[in-house]
Amino acid sequence: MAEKEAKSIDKANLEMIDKAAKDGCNIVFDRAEAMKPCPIGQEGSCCSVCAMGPCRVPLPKGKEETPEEKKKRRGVCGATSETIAARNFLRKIAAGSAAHSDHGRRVVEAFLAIAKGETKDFVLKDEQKLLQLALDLGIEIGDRSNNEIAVEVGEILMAEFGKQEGELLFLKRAPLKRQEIWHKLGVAPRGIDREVVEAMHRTHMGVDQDYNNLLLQGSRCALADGWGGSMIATDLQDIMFGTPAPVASQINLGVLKEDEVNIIIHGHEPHLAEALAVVCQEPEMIKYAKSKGANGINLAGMCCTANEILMRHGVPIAGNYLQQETAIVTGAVEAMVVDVQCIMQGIVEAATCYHTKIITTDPRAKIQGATHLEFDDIHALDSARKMLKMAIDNFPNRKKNVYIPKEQKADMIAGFSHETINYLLGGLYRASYRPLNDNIINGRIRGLAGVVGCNNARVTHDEVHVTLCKELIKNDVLVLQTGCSAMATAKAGLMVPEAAKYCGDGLRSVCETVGIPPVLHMGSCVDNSRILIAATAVVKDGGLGDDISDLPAAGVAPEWMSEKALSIGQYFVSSGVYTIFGVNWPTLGNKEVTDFLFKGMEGLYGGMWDFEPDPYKQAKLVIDHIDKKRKALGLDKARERVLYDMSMRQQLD
Ligand code: SF4
Ligand code: MSK
Repeated sequence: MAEKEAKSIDKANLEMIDKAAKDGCNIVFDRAEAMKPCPIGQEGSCCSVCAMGPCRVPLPKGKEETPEEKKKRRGVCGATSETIAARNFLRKIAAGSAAHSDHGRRVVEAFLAIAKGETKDFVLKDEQKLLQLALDLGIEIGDRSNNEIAVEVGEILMAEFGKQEGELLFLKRAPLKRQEIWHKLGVAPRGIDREVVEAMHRTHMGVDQDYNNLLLQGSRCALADGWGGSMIATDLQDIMFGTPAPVASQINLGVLKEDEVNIIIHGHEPHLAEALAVVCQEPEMIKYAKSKGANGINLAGMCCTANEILMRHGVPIAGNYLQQETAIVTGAVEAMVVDVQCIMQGIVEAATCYHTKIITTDPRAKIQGATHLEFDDIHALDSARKMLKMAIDNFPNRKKNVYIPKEQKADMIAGFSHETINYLLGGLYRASYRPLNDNIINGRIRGLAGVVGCNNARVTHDEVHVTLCKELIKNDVLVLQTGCSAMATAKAGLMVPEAAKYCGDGLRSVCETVGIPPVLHMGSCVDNSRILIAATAVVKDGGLGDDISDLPAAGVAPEWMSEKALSIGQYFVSSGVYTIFGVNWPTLGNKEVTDFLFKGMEGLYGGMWDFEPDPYKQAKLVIDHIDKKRKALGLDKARERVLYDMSMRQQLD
């Protein structure tokens, strides 16, 4: 990775990597070079859950292990490498599930504050989705006000976190066959918090020491994320801030402006971003920016918060995960406002080379050396104004070393929520997934792939995402995306309708008819729950089997890095999806655990994990899996539908 081109395929990022070196600014790419990953930890063979360790039980390299050697591969307490690998894996899932679900909980708190009228800064925007959700939850609508209904919705969903018995309410949204599988295996999650706590308990020293049992809890805990915390977050965010609909915008560091105050919002939870999007347009704030010598205020997003305000407001995106420091390196960012998750501590150090202020806003996520200004849900706009004012005041402090790669930005269309896809395909009065199912059945669309997840400094930034997605659409696979992966392909120009030219004939004809890009942006990390709902809608529309595992579909996280990605992967697999991860795989130190995840899970859940870092091989695996499912559905000889004309009908008569 020493050569510059091996660090990123993104020209903007490459320019900024050069600039960082010139400015003497140490960034993630430098640190990745200096710090090699620990091979024992990477394969899941290091246990540090008690003070008799850390115990290292690496898989011997270069020779087959004898049963006797295997027997001796244990920690001080006698824990086998199976237990250690499974325990490590489960702890990562628990952390990922906790992160998404704590996000979900904060969303419910903000939702209740709006519903109860405790804040006047926001209203509930999507009435239709609120009423639909109330009906799903069995809440009486009658002539009650929206706010009254919303309070009951919020209270029911808040109780999902601490529920001690029974199962999560949203599990009922899954296909019936899927629910039966969960019940049979005993993995239907109870309360979200309970599953995370239980995962931590089971992985404590001396508790659950059967890898099969540990991995069952992995499914339970991950399902509590996908069909619980994340799904709650997505639904309520849509009701509060609006369900995304197609919106045009731009992406990459070129969206920053030389003559305006640049403020970047980075993290995950959308409330603060929503408030900033409002105050950045206030005439008094713009006037104040002008009084400091700027021509205006430019709000841009980073990571998943960016996806949230892009999907709802078309706010441009400065970049994905591996651009958080390089955005600062432009020297043109007055403030980077952060909340939770995926925020590198390195941004504070990078900011010292320039004038950028790093503002932390959440009591759960402070960073030494940053300025902490707590965001207040109830007085959201005032809070946001304080942060914006701090950014504006910083504009005159810009140093001389400002350079924005202005040419480096791409057009994109985002906003493909489940509701939008339904509407675009079927129309307002007959909204349905029928045309999608028909096109899968007739073979114009070979299948579906959810391509999601992060960037990872151990592989060339964006390369795996973009290469994989190009291969998939060339082979008529419609791609659904979230997270930083969506940003990678947007930067590469795949999220505009014109990208249909990269597709195979079948997918191209569908995209051109409907006017959609072949790669659909469905939102942030928590919005992977939209993919679950979309997959369920395809099942329910009929003709493609009776469970998610029957669909010609697969999931890939080509450049994953976070524990949240593992939780997402585990709930995809436990929901019946064949799921491939790139970069590296955290249980390779133990064959039994890896075999269970890669093969054994298929027999139980219909979905299984796989690991493949090469994007061309990933594409082949996806396509082979799709073709296998098409064959099982009897669709391997799908033909174009023949439209009968009058003379053909007469012949039939
Ligand atoms: Fe070692 Fe066992 Fe302690 Fe883990 S729990 S650190 S394997 S002694
Ligand atoms: S932000 S979890 S780097 S997708 Fe959701 Fe991107 Fe991965 Fe964070």
